[in-house]
Amino acid sequence: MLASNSDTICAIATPPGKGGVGIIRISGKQALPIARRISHKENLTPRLANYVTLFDPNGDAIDSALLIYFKGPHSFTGEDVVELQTHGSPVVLTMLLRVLTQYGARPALPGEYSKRAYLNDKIDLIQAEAIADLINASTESAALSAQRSLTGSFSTQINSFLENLINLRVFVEAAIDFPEEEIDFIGEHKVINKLTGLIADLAAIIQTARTGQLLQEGSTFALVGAPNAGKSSLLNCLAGVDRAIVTDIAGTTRDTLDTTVDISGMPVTFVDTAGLRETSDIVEKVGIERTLSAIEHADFVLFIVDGSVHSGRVSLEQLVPPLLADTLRQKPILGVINKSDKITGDALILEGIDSSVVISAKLGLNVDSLKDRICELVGLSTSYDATFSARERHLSQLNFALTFLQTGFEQLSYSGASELLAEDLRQAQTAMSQITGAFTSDDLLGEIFSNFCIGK
Ligand SMILES: Nc1nc2c(ncn2[C@@H]2O[C@H](COP(=O)(O)OP(=O)(O)OP(=O)(O)O)[C@@H](O)[C@H]2O)c(=O)[nH]1
Ligand SMILES: [Mg+2]
Repeated sequence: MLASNSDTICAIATPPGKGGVGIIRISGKQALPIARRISHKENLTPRLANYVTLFDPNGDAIDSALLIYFKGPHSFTGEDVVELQTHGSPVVLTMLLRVLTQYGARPALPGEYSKRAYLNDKIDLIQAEAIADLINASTESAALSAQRSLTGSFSTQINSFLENLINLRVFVEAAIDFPEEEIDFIGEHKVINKLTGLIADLAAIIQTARTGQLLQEGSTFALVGAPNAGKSSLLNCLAGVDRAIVTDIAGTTRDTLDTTVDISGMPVTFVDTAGLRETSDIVEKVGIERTLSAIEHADFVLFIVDGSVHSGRVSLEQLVPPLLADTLRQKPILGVINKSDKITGDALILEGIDSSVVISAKLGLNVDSLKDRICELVGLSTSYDATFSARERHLSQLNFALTFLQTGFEQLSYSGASELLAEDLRQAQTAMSQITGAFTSDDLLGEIFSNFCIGK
């Protein structure tokens, strides 16, 4: 694989602001000469914490520091890396960075260390992405799943799947190219069985990856309903603090307000909105426009109804203006029948909404069931100990690959078209290889010649 840019990069690795320690990293060919120059120390033993003083070009001391030299390729980027651990003063760090650039390093671009690690084959694309996911994780489960991706759980699954896929390709391509060798597998159902196994394996990977993506990226629910239904009360109940204003005046909430809650390890953002009703009040009208926009941007809707004033079968149109009901139906909806503590009449059935849960937002009754339903609706599996973090990019490649395998299966079982199957398998391999970034078109050729004794 191509080596990364040959220039030497430097950056502050610790967050902005004051801290006990501040870390600067330097990576590239000039890392060691620059480290010698700034520390006035020639002999820097790799992987040893060297206690040094760092100097500016005039010979004035800037700070004392621990200097650790990682000799490439045994470093994060695969290049020579030097880490300077100084006092965590933003002024000191900025001065040092300036001196490093005077000595020939340039400020690193975002993600450039990980990019170099990838280009130098230290990590694959999944692992590079997992580093960012680990840093950005907003729940413990998200952090643990990113850690599993970083240590290779996801890559291992993709690679072992690819190995099986390539084995099948070798078989199919050989049967096409060398018919005289009588590799008549199609009649033996061998290929069909292998293909069915691959499809099942891929479906399982997709399921795990989907959970991983949910843990990482979370999902957004708009809290929607008529004024006074209890939307803001529910937001406060879920958040565990009084974020939104609650009063018994219909039309209290005007602007949208959101909060993110950890639900079974998944970050879920709830957006409180203005109650939907016909109104002539200008401020409330703007609020309702914002509600519509919140619905459009949300993944799901929690439709909240005051169960103490409605009973029997009720349609969305009876609860909110009909035009707004149409907008609502564009999203998957979970019904929330609120104020269970005040319900005396018949049970309320929300027409056209598949699933509802009865709660009291004010008293916090049955809110755990609501959370379970939220997980169900989102598709978060209840056990995800072995989940790795995944992204939309991975899921779309996995789904492409699945579609190719399914099409190939149909080509073969309905029309015996092994040439078409071969092409679908090739496309599936390309899609999968793009996940780890490992695709090279020479892969397959190498496999064919190493697995088959053509001259026989
Ligand atoms: N008894 C009872 N009252 C509730 C419950 N949930 C909310 N309320 C009351 O219902 C009234 C309206 O609650 P809000 O949470 O402000 O309702 P909303 O849907 O946000 O209303 P708007 O912002 O006007 O659209 C308040 O007086 C709440 O205390 C509940 O579970 N039980
Ligand atoms: Mg409100």
